[in-house]
Amino acid sequence: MAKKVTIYTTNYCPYCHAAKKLLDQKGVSYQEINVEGDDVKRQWLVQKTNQRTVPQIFVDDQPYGGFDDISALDDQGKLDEILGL
Ligand SMILES: N[C@@H](CCC(=O)N[C@@H](CS)C(=O)NCC(=O)O)C(=O)O
Repeated sequence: MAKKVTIYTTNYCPYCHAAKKLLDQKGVSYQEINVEGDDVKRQWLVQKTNQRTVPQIFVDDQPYGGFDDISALDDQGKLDEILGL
């Protein structure tokens, strides 16, 4: 079964573009949630991830961090399995 991938982004965010590009290159479908100006959702994100930056990537509701984090997982050969590829 396909995994549910969600990426939280803001409007001007080079790291968000980089993360989406990585997921696009892998052919992964994802839901993008733009939290620009949404203080409630941003606060929720900080609580869930303990990080204040975007993007934040979730797979099946589990947080995996930002672009650097998923890129490191990819370099370690772990990302595809996490994504269910
Ligand atoms: N190491 C992080 C860096 C992310 C980052 O610096 N994101 C910027 C936007 S591209 C950010 O969230 N800046 C603080 C803010 O917008 O409040 C990653 O790879 O995701």
